[in-house]
Amino acid sequence: MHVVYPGSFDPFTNGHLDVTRRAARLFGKVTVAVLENPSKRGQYLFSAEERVEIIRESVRDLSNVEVATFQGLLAEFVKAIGAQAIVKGLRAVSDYEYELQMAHLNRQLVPGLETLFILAATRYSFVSSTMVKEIARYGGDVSKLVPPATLRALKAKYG
Ligand code: COD
Repeated sequence: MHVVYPGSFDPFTNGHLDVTRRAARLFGKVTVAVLENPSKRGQYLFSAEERVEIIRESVRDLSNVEVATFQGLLAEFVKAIGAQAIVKGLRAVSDYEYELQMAHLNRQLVPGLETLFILAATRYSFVSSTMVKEIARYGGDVSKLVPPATLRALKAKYG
């Protein structure tokens, strides 16, 4: 089965990498889909190209994982590339409410489109891109929270 793991990935964390690895073990093909939202360009720390580059480097050892960008509706993108399901990571109940709404709406947009959830690993369940950026901005150590490619990119941004 071909699945899509979508997100902002601004930036890609060890939590994202863990979900990608586990999805790659379960499914034949995984497309990590990076949201490129032109109207929110200024709100991202990393450009879509930078995020794709970081993810490609982080998943280099996973032969059935590819990385792509998408704009507009996720459900349309999944349909266009011929994938069968969306994979999401769940950290806490707070994620669940938002994800539940999106899963229902995506299935309404493309009937039959399933959303499958992978529970965050305990050790990464507290990791978020937002917190990683905040810690890095103030010079804190995020080396245990992100893959080496993200760490290098954060150091280049913040010095
Ligand atoms: N451990 C496990 N999973 C995690 C972790 C962690 N530490 N951190 C994040 N995750 C999961 C998230 O729950 C999410 O499933 C995924 O990883 C990506 O996370 P983020 O934060 O990078 O990405 P989001 O949540 O901002 O991505 C939102 C989408 C881009 C998927 C969404 O906005 C979208 O589909 N947009 C396109 C427009 C659209 O179709 N909208 C929906 C209409 S119904």
